Amino acid sequence: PQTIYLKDYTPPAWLVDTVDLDVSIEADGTVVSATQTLRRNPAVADQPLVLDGEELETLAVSVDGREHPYLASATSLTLNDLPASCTLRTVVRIQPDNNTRLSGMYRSKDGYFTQCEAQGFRRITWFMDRPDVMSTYTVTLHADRATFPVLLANGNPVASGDEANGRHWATWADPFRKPAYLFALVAGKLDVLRDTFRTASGREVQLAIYVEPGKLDQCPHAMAALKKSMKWDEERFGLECDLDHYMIVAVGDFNMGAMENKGLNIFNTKYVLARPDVATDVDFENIDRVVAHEYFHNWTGNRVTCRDWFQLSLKEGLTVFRDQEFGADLHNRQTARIREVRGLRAAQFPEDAGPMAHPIRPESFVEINNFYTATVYEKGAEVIRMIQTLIGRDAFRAGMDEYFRRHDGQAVTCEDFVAAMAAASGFDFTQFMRWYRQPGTPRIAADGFWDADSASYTLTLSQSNPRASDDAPYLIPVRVALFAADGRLLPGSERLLQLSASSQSFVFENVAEEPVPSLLRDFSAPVYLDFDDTPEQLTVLLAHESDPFNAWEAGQRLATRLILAASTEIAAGRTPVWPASFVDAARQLLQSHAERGAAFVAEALTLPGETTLAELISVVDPDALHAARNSLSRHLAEQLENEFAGLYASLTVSEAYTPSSEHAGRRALRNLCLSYLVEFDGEAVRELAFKQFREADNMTDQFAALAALANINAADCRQRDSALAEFYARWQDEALVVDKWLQVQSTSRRPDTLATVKALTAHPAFDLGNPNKIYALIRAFGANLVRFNAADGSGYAFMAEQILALHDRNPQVASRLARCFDRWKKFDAGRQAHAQAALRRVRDHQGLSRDVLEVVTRALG
Ligand code: HT7
Ligand code: ZN
Repeated sequence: PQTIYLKDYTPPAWLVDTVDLDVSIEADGTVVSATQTLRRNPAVADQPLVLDGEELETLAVSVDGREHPYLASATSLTLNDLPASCTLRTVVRIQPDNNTRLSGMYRSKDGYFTQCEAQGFRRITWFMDRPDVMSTYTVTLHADRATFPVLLANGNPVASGDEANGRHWATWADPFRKPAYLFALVAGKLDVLRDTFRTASGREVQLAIYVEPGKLDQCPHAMAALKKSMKWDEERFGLECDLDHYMIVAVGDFNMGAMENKGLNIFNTKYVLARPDVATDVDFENIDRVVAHEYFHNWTGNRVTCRDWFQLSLKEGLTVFRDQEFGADLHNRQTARIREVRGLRAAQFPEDAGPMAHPIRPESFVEINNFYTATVYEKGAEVIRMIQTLIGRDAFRAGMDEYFRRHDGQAVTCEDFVAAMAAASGFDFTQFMRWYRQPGTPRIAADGFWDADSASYTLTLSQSNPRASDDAPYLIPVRVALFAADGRLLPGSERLLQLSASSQSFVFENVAEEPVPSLLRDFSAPVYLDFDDTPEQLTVLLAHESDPFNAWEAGQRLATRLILAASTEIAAGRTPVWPASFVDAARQLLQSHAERGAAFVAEALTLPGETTLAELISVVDPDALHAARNSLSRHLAEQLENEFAGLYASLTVSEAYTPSSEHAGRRALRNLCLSYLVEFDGEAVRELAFKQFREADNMTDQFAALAALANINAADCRQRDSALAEFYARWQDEALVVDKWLQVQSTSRRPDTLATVKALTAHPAFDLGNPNKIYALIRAFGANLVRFNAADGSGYAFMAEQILALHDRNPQVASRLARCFDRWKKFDAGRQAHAQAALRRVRDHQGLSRDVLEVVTRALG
């Protein structure tokens, strides 16, 4: 397959001012008539008109009302000898009922839906399907009235009416120019929740959330999230909603989380539907974040869009940063940051060290859908955060204002964004641009020296990035502070250092005692930090650091060292010994929950994940690592049994359920206590978990109890079997809850997990046509480090089979499964041989989809 390069970008030869679509949904397919008004781009030399298309049956082509010769291939339509401006009409038939890729127009249970990012519009009609072609759209839909009573498209409703044979039609007009990837339509039988929002300038926006019939009682949280997002964007960035109608439609079959189509967002049901008995605290919070994310795209992505797909992080990194800030303001800033970094380390750091590593602005791709990655999104957000850290919040806001002043209505590049920030702040970002151009996670090595005579502390920071193409240094913001051994913050020691050289020393004066340095506070840059801090220093920070992120980080560093050392011991056949100081620190944390907040304490007592830990080891022994982490959990459970049991009893939330951060924090800590208590398996704790499972009045507590039971290793556990069976029996008609049931089994640490997962692929609840089911059962299994990477290669063989079963049907989702192999080279020779064989089997499959081929080729390369 062809590789596309950023360096080859050229502007479009033709511009499309208006697009008129007539879409008729019929029994033998959908007929799409498209009328485009075209003119040559005056900035580009004359070229034929070349339109993109995929799986289109061409019925007619005319120019200015007359037939015009054209050259059609499977993926392009070329017209020569066109006047400088003209009207092109094409008529095609498409088959949305057979569209299993969920890109373009497709059928789902309750109707027809579209997904056009990145290149789905070409599956609907012939078009220059690239984000720098921006047009004004008018859309008329026709369909059977009884089956598809709701007809929606972007923008405002213009007119509607009945037709012969029980059919009806509706016309929508979107007043804003937009790229084709923001086009959407929906035709279905759906219920609607309506509301309104009055903007700061007094305009009333009509809000609507459309869902599967019968699910209206699961919509109010998403509606509230939408209104909060609208208000927040006005207050924080001065950005008002520009639309008269803002609609969200939820669909159960969707490849990703949600899509920001102008005025007509289409969402995975997972990020809309919530009710306390079916959604967890985490689900409620994710809905807030995703609803906000898509709404924020209306400015960062839609009003100002990307020139080309290499600039994806321009909209995604910035919009993730905005949704993170919203989430932090709405919930709990401290734990939000901790979770962001936990996620970054679990997904983006491994990606940046593996075969799919790429800069946040990639320089080439084979299939753009493979680049909707943790790097483009999450590392992209970290890069935006660093810009704000370097210039300050006020200058960042001024930079955003300048960005919109310069580029509203345009399709632009990452450089354009940074130039606006530079203009507003006067800051020189030349060196900083390296963050956009290099893959890999930089490392900072830190070394401190306290000189008693001069009462000064010299901190030397050196940077490196073995994945970068050269040795040039990054500009890295490093927040630091110094603490006394008794935990006092040393006055005047809080600084933002700008590390710009390969190695640089920073001197702190008036430091009268040997300090405890706290580096990279609030995770001021997405880097690895190598610093030989002592356990005593880390214990001081865990107890006293006023930056909650770095307090948490100190605990993670302590636990990481212990687990990694224990993993080596276990691999060598020895039993690990755990220091009493760690247990004491954990005890103090538990005792401080009232002052420090239950949510924080829950985060601090959650041990680093196996995937994150594996990145720190050169040759990973997944069994030893798993055993080491479990052993530390069990040790804490044994040593702190009374504390865990006491807190479990006292932290009950007696008020009616709300997903507030305060209640959610209490539930998180209580459920963490339960997970420690079941480490200590026995009839009493099994009964305790089972009682919680049965009596819980909310999904957070019910699911936490189910997860605790599902992890019990013993072959026979009556409570585990009953809980799993009862859970399915009760929730089998709630698709999103069934996903939880699948996932809790595929992520179990039990040795028979692969057998369970295999059996579940034949269960009526599993459906290869539904991405959520695949993610819950198959991809989640791929993230189960110890079971997926089984020494006999059975996990790899299973995954290869699933990829091949899916690649043709849904290449995007199959390709996400293929990413489970990213880190195969980190394991021993035996595992590597099995993984390589599985990857080769996939690669050599005849007719393998381009999406999967790119991933497995890079993995094998
Ligand atoms: N901008 C949206 C991306 C998206 C997407 C991309 C490829 C294939 C399917 C997709 N569904 C949604 C999502 C977002 O970042 O908001
Ligand atoms: Zn996005």
